[in-house]
Amino acid sequence: MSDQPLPPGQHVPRDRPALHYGPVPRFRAHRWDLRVYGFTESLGEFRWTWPEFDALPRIDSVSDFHCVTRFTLPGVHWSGVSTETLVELVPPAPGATHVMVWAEYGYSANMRLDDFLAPDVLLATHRDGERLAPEYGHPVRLVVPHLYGWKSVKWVRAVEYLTADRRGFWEERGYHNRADPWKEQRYSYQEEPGDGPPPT
Ligand SMILES: Nc1nc2c(c(=O)[nH]1)N[C@H]1C(S)=C(S)[C@@H](COP(=O)(O)O)O[C@H]1N2
Ligand SMILES: [Mo]
Repeated sequence: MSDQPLPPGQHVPRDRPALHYGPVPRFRAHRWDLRVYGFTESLGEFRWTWPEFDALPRIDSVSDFHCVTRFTLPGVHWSGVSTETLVELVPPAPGATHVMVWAEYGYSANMRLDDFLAPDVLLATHRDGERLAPEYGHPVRLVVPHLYGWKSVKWVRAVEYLTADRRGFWEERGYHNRADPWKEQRYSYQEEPGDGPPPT
């Protein structure tokens, strides 16, 4: 347990299964890649194979994980590649303001570039010292501890740099565009001007 305060409306469950929409994808190392595209500085696309990605410098971070369905997992220990490292290796063009993070099967989540680059945000390959289990996002998942859990995209395959905000999978389906758990930004009807593009 960590002794951090919980965001409003959250509780710590005794235990909890993995949570996601749709099936768990099968990882095939030789077919896997991670792409960065969109408004990169070069306007070109960048691509890592699995051995290349797995050799990047890593960080460790411990954070609480808040799901909009009201459970919080305290003190999760992640390790992986910080989003700062990714953005250093593939700089965005000056006009880039947001990112869309894409997963297998077309799942996606959008966020501001400053949220993507916040401290403790990483592309995790390990949890509690071990490789991620398939259902927890193997080989790579995003972890964005300061936003609700649906932004922590499992099975990441691409990061798209955007010059304007665009809603992702749950953001198009009634969930809040920004998703700050400390402000209980759960649903799109709570959005205020400036929180993002209107719900579609
Ligand atoms: N690709 C993908 N990533 C996803 C989801 C999903 O459905 N697909 N669900 C999100 C939601 S709602 C939560 S709460 C967390 C759950 O992560 P966990 O299974 O590691 O606890 O994954 C997030 N990442
Ligand atoms: Mo969630």
